[in-house]
Amino acid sequence: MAGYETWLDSRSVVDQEYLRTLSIDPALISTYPVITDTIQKELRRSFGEARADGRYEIDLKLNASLETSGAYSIRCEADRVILEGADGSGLLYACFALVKRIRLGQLHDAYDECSVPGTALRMINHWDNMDGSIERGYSGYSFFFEQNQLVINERTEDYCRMLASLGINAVVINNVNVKEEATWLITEKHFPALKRLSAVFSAYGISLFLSLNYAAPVEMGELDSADPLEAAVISWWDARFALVFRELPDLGGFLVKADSEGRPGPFTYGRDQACGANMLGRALEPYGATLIWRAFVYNAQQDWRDTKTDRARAAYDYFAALDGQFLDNVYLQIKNGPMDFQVREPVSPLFSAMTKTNLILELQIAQEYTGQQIDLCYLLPQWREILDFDTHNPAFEASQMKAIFGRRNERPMAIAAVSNTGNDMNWFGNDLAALNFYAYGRLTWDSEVDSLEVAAEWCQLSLGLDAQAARDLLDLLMQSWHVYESYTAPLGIGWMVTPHTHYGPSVDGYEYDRWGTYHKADHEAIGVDRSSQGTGYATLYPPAISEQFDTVEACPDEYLLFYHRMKYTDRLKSSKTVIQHIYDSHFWAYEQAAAYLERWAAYEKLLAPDVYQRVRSRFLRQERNAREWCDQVNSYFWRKSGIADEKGRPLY
Ligand code: GCV
Repeated sequence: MAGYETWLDSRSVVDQEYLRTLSIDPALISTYPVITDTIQKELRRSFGEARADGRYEIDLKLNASLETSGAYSIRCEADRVILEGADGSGLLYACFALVKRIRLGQLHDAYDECSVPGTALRMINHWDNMDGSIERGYSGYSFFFEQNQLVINERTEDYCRMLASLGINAVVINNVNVKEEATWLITEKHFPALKRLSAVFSAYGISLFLSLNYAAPVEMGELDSADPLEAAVISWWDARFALVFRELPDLGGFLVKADSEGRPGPFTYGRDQACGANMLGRALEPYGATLIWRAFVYNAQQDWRDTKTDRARAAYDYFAALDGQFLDNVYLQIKNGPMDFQVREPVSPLFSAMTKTNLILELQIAQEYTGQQIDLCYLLPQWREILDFDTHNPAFEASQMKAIFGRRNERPMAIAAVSNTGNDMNWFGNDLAALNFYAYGRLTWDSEVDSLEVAAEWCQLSLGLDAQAARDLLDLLMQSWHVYESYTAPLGIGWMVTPHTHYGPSVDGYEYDRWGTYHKADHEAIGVDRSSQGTGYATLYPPAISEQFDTVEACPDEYLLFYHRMKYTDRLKSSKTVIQHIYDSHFWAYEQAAAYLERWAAYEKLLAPDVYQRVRSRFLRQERNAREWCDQVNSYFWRKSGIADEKGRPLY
């Protein structure tokens, strides 16, 4: 089936380009025997067995002067290709890169490339449950779990290939909401399977991580407390990790969601977040393992009548004062925005505030709030804006997100993202959603990658469309985030989405609920005042940033309703009124989405029929979804405001 091989479809290489000789540095074989096997397998896959009439002579060498783990170089002297790597992973990445360069037609006689990953830890988080379901999964069921057991099969290895081809080197396999059987992943019954999985991962230079239940000692029935300062709790974790690492010495560490959305945590015992994280971090120190603690902590029990509490402040209020208290093997994992993966959010102020803490930027590839792999939404343009943001964090000479998370700094910094994969044959449900996974991998390696370049490269590798053939598709992809944003929640307000499922419109769906997600629209105005006159959220940033958002005059339109409460008749920078902007953007975006289907039809003859049809069926659904969004949002605000559309388009 077309789609399964994703961007790794290397048949074209096998067809044309054989290998003449392969010579392997003996030091590579002795230091990285398992990865060397993988490398050989991979080269064979693309170039076939070496043969006398083959073209390429490939030399694989370790080169310590490349220094950074994963770094590699490719050098061509006519048909002799010299691949060098800092280590086994570096050489594996070099092989994937070589095949990619050939397939993109970029390899030439004097080709010379040296590539160094921007961050040491390049991570994927799965929200897979052990019963096989996936929280916020839109492409089938889990390929890691089924009926409370681990699944390890050919697909596991194929997935590792995908990851390694992008340089991803760490994977959390289970959901951060650790419940039921998943709590027991740290016990003997799952060790044999985890051991096998870890071995498959290691062969591709990938570290296995697990999500951990903070209250495991209690939920496993062994203690009646999980208080991080209690001696019995501390020794329980010490003993548990001793067992875990005896069986799984390569385990990278654990990810913890605590005190959030009903998950247990240190707050239950009156302790702060650093206290909880460090208790686990300390217990992991002897094994050189890492503890990743999520900053997504908020009380999901807000009374909607309470106007003082602002969920956007929560992570900052809980964590900023703890900067400097976290142990060296602890990372704080922060979602890109202060709320929760909305189509547009400001960059979290914690990235400006944490000067002495190891940080992980958490992105979401799964399109929970961005169309659920039904609606087209190419996410690299969104991530670009996040990475291009200047945090003004005083600890960094270069303080843009792309520098903090893309150039090696004194502190280890990393990037993680929630996966959009599943056991659908094409991994991503919508074949075009594969681009987001690919783009994420490219971004973790190089935080400056260009959205159009990545999309063009992916179209060629995955769909076999060169830049000319892909032109209109690239145009669709490049505008898709803007279109999606424009027919959903306007001007940075977010959240007008169907509760729980998070697909489709429901303007008041989260308005009178406990999640802290309010737009507060009445007949005159809409938005939350988060300026210094309101909840003060805007003041949590260094002055150079807060000045850009604190006043209506300075605030860019796309964030206006996130920061300010505006009358419908107020004018935007674009000189339109707020209400007219709402009407215009929704009508415009619906028209764009409705035209996708016809534009896609031009690709029917160029693509495998199943790929074409799968995407087509999603564009059909997207058109209906966009129509609902457009008509519901516009009619809602017309009814609230009583102000007609200047252009007299239908409102209901
Ligand atoms: C895994 C949002 C999602 C939840 C998710 C949570 C998180 O609230 O809707 O499904 O839970 O974020 O990131 O922990």
